[in-house]
Amino acid sequence: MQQHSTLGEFIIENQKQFKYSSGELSRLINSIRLAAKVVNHEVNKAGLVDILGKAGETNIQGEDQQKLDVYANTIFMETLTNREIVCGIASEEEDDFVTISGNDDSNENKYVVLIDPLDGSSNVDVNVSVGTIFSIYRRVTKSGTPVQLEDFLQEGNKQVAAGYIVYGTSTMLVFTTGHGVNGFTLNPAIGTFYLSHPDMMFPENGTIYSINEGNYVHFPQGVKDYLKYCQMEEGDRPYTSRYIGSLVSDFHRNMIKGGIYIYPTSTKAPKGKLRLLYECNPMAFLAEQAGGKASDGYMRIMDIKPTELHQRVPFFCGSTNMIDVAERFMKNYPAT
Ligand code: AHM
Ligand code: MG
Repeated sequence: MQQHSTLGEFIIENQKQFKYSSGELSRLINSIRLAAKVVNHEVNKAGLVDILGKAGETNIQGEDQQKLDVYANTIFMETLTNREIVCGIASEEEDDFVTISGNDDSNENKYVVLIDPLDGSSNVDVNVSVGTIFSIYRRVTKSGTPVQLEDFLQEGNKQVAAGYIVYGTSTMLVFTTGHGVNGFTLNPAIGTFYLSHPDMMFPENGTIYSINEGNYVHFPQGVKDYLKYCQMEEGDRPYTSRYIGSLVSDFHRNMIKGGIYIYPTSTKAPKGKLRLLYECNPMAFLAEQAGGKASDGYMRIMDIKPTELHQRVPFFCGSTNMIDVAERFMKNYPAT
């Protein structure tokens, strides 16, 4: 039987990937692994919420039951803060970034983390997979001083690492440090992540498109035209429509099977819905590392210069040839 590495072994065996750090990046990934296990345990109990106590109620230990997204945020923030591995964290759940100062108020740590602790959390109530998305940068301001907004407003192409955890039929941690994409599956019986999906790659072509088509009438004309193309009978078309409404799960499926995910602008959401820093950049980094592509319909996601923490952008991500075709349709209608 083939022996699979554990995530811990993988980190040790691939120290070159973690070259920027004196072990800092390894420790950071290890902390994310730990928080993921804690959150996974809670997400898996979600169906028992009526039995164990609802959000807002007090459970038997006298602790307040929290909504899962708030819970996940607390776990990731605390795990990263307590270990003093990073100098700052920005979370989709928080208005502003958090500065982490060490015991003596000086923090020599190099990295900042941006995180969406529980993306797609509206799916929890109906037992559909949700995910955590994270993005890691080196700070740009002087080490040892409090982090600044500019440490977080970096272009996606400056990411040092990014990844997601999908709490699905099995729980997986998928990440890149810029040396390809590797996926690790949690064995819940012993709480260990094993390398189950080495060198994940987007097929160049795919036959799945993922978009909330209910918003069709509100979409830009380029997207409408592309959707008509997807549905046309020709060659390998019509494509299959698959939309979970949980970015991590839709991305994960498309990376394995080949497909395109689109969350465009619309008259209802003129800037799109997804957040550049917490959702699009990390997914774009993973996509490119897996041989796929990510754009806003016109330009590379990772080249967008962020201007605010919670900035939204339209998002086209997936198999390279599919993104190329979608971009050709978009070009017929220049961005306004
Ligand atoms: P969230 O960060 O509030 O959870 O929103 C992000 C989610 C994505 O996971 C998903 O792809 C998208 O929103 C679904 O939005 P919609 O319901 O508008 O299709
Ligand atoms: Mg989100």
